[in-house]
Amino acid sequence: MASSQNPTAGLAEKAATKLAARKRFEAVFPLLVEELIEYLASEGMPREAQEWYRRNLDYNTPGGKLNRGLSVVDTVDILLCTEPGSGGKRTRELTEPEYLKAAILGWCIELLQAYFLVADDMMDRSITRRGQPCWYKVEGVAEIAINDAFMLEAAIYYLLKKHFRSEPYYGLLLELFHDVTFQTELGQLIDLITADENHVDLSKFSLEKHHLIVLYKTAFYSFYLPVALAMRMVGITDESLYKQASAILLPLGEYFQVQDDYLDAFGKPEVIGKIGTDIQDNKCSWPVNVVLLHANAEQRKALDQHYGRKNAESEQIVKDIYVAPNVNIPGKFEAYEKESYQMLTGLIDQVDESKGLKKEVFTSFLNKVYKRTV
Ligand code: DMA
Ligand code: MG
Ligand code: MG
Ligand code: MG
Repeated sequence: MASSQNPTAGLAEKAATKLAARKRFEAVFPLLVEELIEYLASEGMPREAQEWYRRNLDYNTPGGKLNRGLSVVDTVDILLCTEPGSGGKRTRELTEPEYLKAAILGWCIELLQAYFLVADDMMDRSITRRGQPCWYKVEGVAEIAINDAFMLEAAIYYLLKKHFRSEPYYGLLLELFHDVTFQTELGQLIDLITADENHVDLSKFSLEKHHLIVLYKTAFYSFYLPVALAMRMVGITDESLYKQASAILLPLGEYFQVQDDYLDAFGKPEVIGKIGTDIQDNKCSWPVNVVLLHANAEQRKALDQHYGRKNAESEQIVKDIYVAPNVNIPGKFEAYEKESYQMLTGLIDQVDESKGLKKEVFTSFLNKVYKRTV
């Protein structure tokens, strides 16, 4: 039956297609692990080292939402296989080599993400990630996780060299990875030094500061990078199109990190796969910045006393203020989501498809994250 006549069948079909796309992407990862392990073997690394690296790669790289990696594949697909201005009408399928290249770039972003997360969890003193203990919390790992994080990053450049060295855009891929890595590290730096755990001073927080932190720590690598890599791969050279893409993708990334901050306080650990630490870690997160704009004198005093303190009672007091009727963070978040969606769809509407970009690149990314609960 045509899906247009039966919306429910249409939804089921779409879900099945999405699942198949995820499975196809996931099937590429073990091939890359084999290449990396083979390299260690060729360097004469002992079996224990090979097994350690394999476990590091397997434990930390797959198992997330894969939004970033899948977005590279989706963007390459949209750019190469749909007709401009047609609202997504397909003209062909990706060839196997095209698919594989896009998927490898996708996995390189997932490796970058894995590298950042292993380090982030140590710095944030987190307990769980993707429903399992953080890597540094795993028996026998501890500080070795620092070197393991470096080795996840190193995998990116090994794979890029192996698969892209003869491409004319190889240098541009390297530049992109290097640039966004530096940007993300700057973001992590300001995230961490704004969250001084020994001196809680809420007057140092502001939504402007929050904007800068999330732009750098999240938006560049999570949203601009996947699309920019895909654009390089399909041969887009017009620099103004990269600017145009970032004008949509960076606000989208900011919206995504606001969701992450909201879920840190309000998401269920069973659902989000991690236990929130932002309140105890004194983070300059979205909810605390909004609460500071609305708290009365008594609430403000309690926040000064209890925010950023390493105990569950203080954390609960802060969470109670988040839901106080005059503050109502959940209501304000809902309004923020709606506003962001409207703002982003407005920006997407302005994309001029005759120049080589396609709206669908951005709507497909927006739809991956809008109203997410994970
Ligand atoms: C995430 O910040 C940023 C990077 C670069 C990993 P975060 O600490 O809020 O992430 P999470 O909530 O996943 O620990
Ligand atoms: Mg963290
Ligand atoms: Mg962090
Ligand atoms: Mg977070």
